[in-house]
Amino acid sequence: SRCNSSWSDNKFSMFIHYGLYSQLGGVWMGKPIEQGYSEQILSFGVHFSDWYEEVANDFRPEKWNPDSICNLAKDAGMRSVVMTAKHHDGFCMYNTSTTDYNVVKTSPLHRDPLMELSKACKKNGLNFGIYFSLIDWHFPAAMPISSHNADSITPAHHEYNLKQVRELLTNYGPVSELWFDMGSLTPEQSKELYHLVHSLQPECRVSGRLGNGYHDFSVMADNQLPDVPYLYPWQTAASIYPETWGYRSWQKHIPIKDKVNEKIRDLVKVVARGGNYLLNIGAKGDGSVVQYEQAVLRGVGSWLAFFGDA
Ligand code: JFZ
Repeated sequence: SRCNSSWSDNKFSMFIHYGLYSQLGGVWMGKPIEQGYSEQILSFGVHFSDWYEEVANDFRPEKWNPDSICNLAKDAGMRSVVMTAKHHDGFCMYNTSTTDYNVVKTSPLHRDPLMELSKACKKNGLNFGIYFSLIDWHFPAAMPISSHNADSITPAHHEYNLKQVRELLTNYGPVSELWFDMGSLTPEQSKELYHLVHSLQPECRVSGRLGNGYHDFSVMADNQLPDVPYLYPWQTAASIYPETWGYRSWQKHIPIKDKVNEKIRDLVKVVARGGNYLLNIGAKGDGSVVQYEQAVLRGVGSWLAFFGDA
């Protein structure tokens, strides 16, 4: 085993989208919301932050089991796990002093899913990474829900992000990668966040989506590969289904063996070209992992295991 090796040794990693949207599973007021990804149901189906906020009262990560998630990752042949600490909905899946809109405060269980996962990763010899959305559809001083990924960041919102990133890199042990996602930052904002990460954790790798050239690895468009050999560190993030990253209760499934073959092909292409393949699961609201997704990951893992301990 390769305990706490560097980011470039990960090769194959698990992405987890887990948040309030997982509780809705792509359904609002009894209606499947077909537009957009299910983790963005606030903007496509719910529309109002104060309605969405109420979901927090029912959110109970009672089947969140980071040890079994780590075992699933290891069975798949993965060497790291990256989880959503905060998605565009602004709900924090970790203990933060910056807002009460966080799982430890609102949920009757008062658990910190991110903390539990970081400890389980350490115990299981897996690298641990954090996804952090730069845009926030809940923070009052941020831009309103509008153009999704292209919103710019107000000065107050930027300060808020800086504080949260500081917490994440101070309280959650070694972080192998900080997966910043979306927003149109000024070069100064990107630079400040980039240097904050490295001042707190020099080994932590920063994703390309921080913008303005401040990154340690490039992120290809979803499910895409570079068409020329790439000398700079890079990653392909992939979802099991193209339609969503967050849990969608009414998702249709193609036969498992076909999906396993598709993911093995992509994994081999990415790793053969020197990239990191970050394959996503969308946890359910209670924190459990969809059976189909478990089967797909284990299917890829048994193919890898056929060649011995990868
Ligand atoms: C972003 C998020 O908006 C989305 O909800 C999910 O978390 C995903 C992993 O990241 O969506 C993107 C961002 C960039 C591209 C595609 C989806 N892209 O460059 O192809």
